[in-house]
Amino acid sequence: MVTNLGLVNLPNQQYRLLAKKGATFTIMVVGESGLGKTTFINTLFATSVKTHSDDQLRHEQPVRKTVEISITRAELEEKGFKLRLNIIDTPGFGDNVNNTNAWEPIVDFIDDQHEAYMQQENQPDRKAKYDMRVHACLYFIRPTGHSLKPLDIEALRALATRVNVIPVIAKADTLDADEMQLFKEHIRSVLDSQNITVYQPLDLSNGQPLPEQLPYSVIGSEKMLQNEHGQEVRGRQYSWGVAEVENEDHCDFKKLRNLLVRTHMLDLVHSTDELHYGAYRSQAITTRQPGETRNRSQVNPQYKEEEQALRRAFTEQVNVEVSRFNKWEHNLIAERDRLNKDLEDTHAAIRKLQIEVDQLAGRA
Ligand SMILES: Nc1nc2c(ncn2[C@@H]2O[C@H](COP(=O)(O)OP(=O)(O)OP(=O)(O)O)[C@@H](O)[C@H]2O)c(=O)[nH]1
Ligand SMILES: [Mg+2]
Repeated sequence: MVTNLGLVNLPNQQYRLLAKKGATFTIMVVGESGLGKTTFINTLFATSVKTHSDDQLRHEQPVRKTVEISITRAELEEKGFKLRLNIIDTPGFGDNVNNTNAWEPIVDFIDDQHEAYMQQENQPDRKAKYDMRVHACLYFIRPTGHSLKPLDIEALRALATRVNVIPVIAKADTLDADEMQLFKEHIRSVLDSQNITVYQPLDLSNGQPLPEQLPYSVIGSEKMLQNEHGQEVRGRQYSWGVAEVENEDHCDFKKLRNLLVRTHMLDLVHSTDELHYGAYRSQAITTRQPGETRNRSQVNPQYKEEEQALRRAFTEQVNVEVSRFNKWEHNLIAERDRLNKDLEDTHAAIRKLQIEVDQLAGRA
């Protein structure tokens, strides 16, 4: 079906393991609206899955806004090695006046996949599992050349604790090489200072971080054009020439594709299973009663924060009421004592009068 994807270059032992199991690999794209996420997916399919069934169809469609989470599936095969590839497209955020928590449906989707997998693990028949856990989440960043938006920082923070996040600079053709270099450095330093841990690809031979650093810059295009050497290339036309998708001098598309479907696919699968799914599972185990199903407020840290804030507000309110009641009770007791004293005085006065009455009556 497809050639030269490099799947057979996976280390032998892992290759056998995956070939036996039949591997599934799931990539998700996330980010602001209009950054080229859908175009990127089409570009990736067009350059990887040459005979994709609805390829033609996709190209003829005008580019539309993605309105719901959608999944495109493909099966890649190379020399008997089969890979099921899922690519999840998500609607971009950033259009609304209030974008607070715009990434929540995406975070819920990721949690839902962990939950579904965990529920299946608890079933006696462990064979045919539906597995849509996200192995790589490509986060698209607007190529402003300046900074990350607060919305991006919050979305990245929520995603990075659940999934392997790979930051991607969209529309690399709109920045020149120097601007791109500075922008990459800036993004790295922001992620660092915000303590956001994105996926760090390692050199698999020595375990050291790869010199080609994140984020990856990408160009997406659904068109084939002629470059200055007369070659047919995928790219975007400019007056100065063609910005080429698969030219490493123009962007990191090839590096990113290599990382995803060749060199780091297994690492992404393993770290999803061990790190992210593992964390979800252990949190579920420690916070739930046996047999209890997922309660989002227990699982989602954001709901947890809201719940804690509510609890705090409630406790404060109760404390205020309790002290008001104590004061009222105190006043009431003081009033009762005063009235009792009055009563005693009145009794004493009555007794005194009674004696006087008796004495007067005796005399009479
Ligand atoms: N210059 C440039 N334009 C791009 C690139 N990729 C996509 N575009 C254009 O950007 C516009 C939006 O692309 P989409 O792929 O629909 O963006 P999206 O991120 O899926 O948007 P939503 O579905 O609304 O979230 C289209 O006009 C694309 O042709 C790129 O690499 N460079
Ligand atoms: Mg889209």
